[in-house]
Amino acid sequence: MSRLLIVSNRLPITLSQKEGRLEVARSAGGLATGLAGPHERGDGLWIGWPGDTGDLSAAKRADVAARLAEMRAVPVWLGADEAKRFYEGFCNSVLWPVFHYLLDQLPIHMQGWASYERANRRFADVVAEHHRPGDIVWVHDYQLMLVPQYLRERVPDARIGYFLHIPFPSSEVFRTLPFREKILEGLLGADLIGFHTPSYLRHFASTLLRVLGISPEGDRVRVGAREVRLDAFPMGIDAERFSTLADQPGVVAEAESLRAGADGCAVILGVDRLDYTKGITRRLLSFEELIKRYPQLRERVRLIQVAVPSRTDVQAYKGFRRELEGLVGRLNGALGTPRWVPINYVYRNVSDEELVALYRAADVMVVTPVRDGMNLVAKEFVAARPDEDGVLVLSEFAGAAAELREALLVNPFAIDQTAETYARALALPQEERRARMRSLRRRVFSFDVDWWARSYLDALEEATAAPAFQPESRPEELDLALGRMRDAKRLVLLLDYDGTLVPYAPLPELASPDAALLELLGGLAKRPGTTVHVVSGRPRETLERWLGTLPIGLHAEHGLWSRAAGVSEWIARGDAPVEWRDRMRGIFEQFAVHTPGTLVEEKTGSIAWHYRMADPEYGVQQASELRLHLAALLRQSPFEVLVGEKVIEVRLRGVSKGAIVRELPSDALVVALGDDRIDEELFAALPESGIAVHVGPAPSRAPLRLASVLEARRLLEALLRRAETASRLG
Ligand code: ADQ
Repeated sequence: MSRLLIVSNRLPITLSQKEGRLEVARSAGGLATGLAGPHERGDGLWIGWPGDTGDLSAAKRADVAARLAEMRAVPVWLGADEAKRFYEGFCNSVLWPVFHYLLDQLPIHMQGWASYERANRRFADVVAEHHRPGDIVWVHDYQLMLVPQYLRERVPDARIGYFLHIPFPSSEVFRTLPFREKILEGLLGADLIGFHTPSYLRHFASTLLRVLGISPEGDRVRVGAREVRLDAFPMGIDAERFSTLADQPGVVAEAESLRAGADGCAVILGVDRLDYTKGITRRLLSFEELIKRYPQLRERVRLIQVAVPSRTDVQAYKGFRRELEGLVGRLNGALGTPRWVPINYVYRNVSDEELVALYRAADVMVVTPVRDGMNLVAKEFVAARPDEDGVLVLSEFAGAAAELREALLVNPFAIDQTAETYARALALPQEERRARMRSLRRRVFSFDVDWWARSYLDALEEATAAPAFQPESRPEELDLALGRMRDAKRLVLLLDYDGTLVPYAPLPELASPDAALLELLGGLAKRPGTTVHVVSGRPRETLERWLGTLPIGLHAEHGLWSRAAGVSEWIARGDAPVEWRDRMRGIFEQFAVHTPGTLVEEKTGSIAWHYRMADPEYGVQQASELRLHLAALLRQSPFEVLVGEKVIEVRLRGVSKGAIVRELPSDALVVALGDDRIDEELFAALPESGIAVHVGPAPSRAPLRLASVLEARRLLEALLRRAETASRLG
């Protein structure tokens, strides 16, 4: 079985100093408990930051590392200042608010990116040091988004999974981040990227398109020669543990005593980390509204709000705490009576038993974040109700709302409506409460944390099981082809230009041939028995200007025009009737007007509509519209539709790069090199004896593949030399 290396910002073990002695204890929390199972089952490691150990001597560190090793945990040491800038500065002050759509919480100057990069580099280095072939690496959360890429650089064939525990925002929000491209590239180092919900996945996919121009196909994205899978895996909890705990006599007694202490009041419960994303302010205001609207509830209902101290050194959290405590005071003063404190606010960590007793004692649980990746508290509440009672009020903006449909769903921004939902929850008949709770429990127990970890790891296993796509043929295969070319009495080379002989330039006019290329083509043309053709989509004038003096065949506009070696005249393979051309132009211009950023290009034998600069999603939509329209229109015409890379072209039927092949001598060995989708036509037209060579990482029907223009030129250069083998090409 493969070893599992879990990588998260914090280790599931907390270090603390007590009377000069270092204590090592297990830490709680969703992620830590969730992954404890997979960590214990395999013989893997857990790699992470052990917490602020500040002034430890080297000897003490070694001692700690040894004690952690017994628990199969590996520390990533970060200096205290560095950790502060990385974690508090960048992760919690920049990434956290942006990913939760709270741009008003952002500092004007987003600082700490360099620390983020350095810390991620540190993590990747430690993982690389411990990595053994065959290991599975599972990286967690927003603190470590660059680790997949950095690790891939160090261990190219590592099997890497990544899971994001917080929401992935809409691209409109994500792109406010100054280092947005780097973050996406960092994530794309993984083989599988997991999210809590399909809607986070959708946002991620559209962000890839809008920020990096990469468009995912279904659940996969091609990144160079690699394939990255995307999927949703809603995280669950250890439902069995919560349910069992809730039935323990001590917990049942504590729940009863809590209810007794409520003096006959119904209990509404909120439990959260003290975080501005959890919607506590609006929750309190909705509670105030409830009491105002239903005065009969005075002295009949109580809100218990438990808040766990969290990120207490981050400025925004300090401010939020002050604001919240002020509000609790104001509301208790305004609503309370000498016999009744409406809001019972608890600011501390509570034990598991206390927590579960609270869940059990509640009539209504209010989980109303303004934005939350999943929210495990909602699921814990359900699991802690073996009595099948209690009502869950859940925000639509928590990931959990995608699954827990039997909860009463609310929009927490609508304070009045939320207050009405509280009232409804308090009055819900027992039969309906039970029906809803039973259904919720089935979900929470079926899709628990074990299911989550297993389904993620199965998907990762599958994503990394197939051997990686090889962007380059093996040297033996290339040698064989090279041998056949050398032995051929007549050799015909059909060479695409852009992307095959020269790399793509930012502007088409800038891709002129360099001296080495001109020399290479000239040399090949002089080689005994060899004929060279350049077969391009470019217009005649350009080919003539760049390559016109060489003794080679030139083919412009994908084979519409041909000029034989040593001849200055071009011959056309067809003629476009004028009335059709005008009609096509009219349609294309219409689309250009209605799709900002697009343009119409007219060549002699074709008209093209380019949408590379359009809004990427709208551009694709309009392109498919245009395609459908044209397909219907052109059925009985001399034209056909050609779909290229961000371009739709209408050209004369029968004109294609492949048409050239039919005019070649039948006894020649024909070798074609190309990189583009349109070159596939050329490959398809080759005689059976022919050799198709694809250049670049994209998929192709060609049996031989070269990684880049550089390799393509090397292959051609090798033809000019005698007995050199492809294994020595590089
Ligand atoms: P969190 O924002 O921490 O997690 P959540 O999923 O609710 O949010 O987990 C909180 C955990 O803290 C729960 O296990 C809960 O029992 C515990 N807890 C809450 N109050 C406590 C208290 N007073 N004392 C002790 N423990 C307490 C992030 C994302 C979430 C996502 C999780 C997991 O923000 O959206 O669900 O990761 O992916």
